[in-house]
Amino acid sequence: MNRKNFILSAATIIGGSLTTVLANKIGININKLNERNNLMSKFELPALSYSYDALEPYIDKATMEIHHTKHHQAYVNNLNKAIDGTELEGKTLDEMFSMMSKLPAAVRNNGGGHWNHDLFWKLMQPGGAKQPEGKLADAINSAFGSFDEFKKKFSEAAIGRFGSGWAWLIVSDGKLVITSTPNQDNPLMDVAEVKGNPILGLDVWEHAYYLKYQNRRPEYIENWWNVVNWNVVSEYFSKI
Ligand code: MN3
Repeated sequence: MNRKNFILSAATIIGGSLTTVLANKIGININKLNERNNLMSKFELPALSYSYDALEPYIDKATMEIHHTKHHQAYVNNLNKAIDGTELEGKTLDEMFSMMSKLPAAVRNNGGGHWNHDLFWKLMQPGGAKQPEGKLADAINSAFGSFDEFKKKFSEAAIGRFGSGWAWLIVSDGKLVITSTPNQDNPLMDVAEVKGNPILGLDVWEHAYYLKYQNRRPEYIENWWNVVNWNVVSEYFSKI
């Protein structure tokens, strides 16, 4: 056990004992409480590493706050509800994605919603490279001709996604491929038309842009390129 884990464990034991003492005093069955806590902590809303206004003026503060605290939180809550008491408890999202065709729609929609947004927040970290560098730049140039050509094709996929969904840059059989999915599906799911590992994803649900851009999805997409952190994309690319 390393130092961090030791401190965490010690804090849990001390915290747990205090809770037990308090609970006994007011007559609550602590086992029932713990059971409930465990159930509710299966998946959690990840904290952002930046403030809600950090992506201004391209993505506005109100959109970021509602998107994270309402929409993403709802996916997390509904995912936990959907797997509560089922054999899916304890499984990772990757495991669920690989058998998605056999699982309920609530797991597909909310499991995808949770995973997709988690990636989305990380890709949009302020700072970092404004365009691909190194091996990723080489791979993009070789797959699409140039970075500009890639951006054009990716934007077309995002604009052309009818209704709600996502545009993706994925690694599929060792190649970079642009694709898009409806709703909260993603290319890791066995139901996806084009499968692969996403390294870049763009949310084109109206909730991602409507407050600032209303129906102008192309303008949102054009501005979104300004907040992509290519260091993060490169990191994902290097891990595949
Ligand atoms: Mn969204």
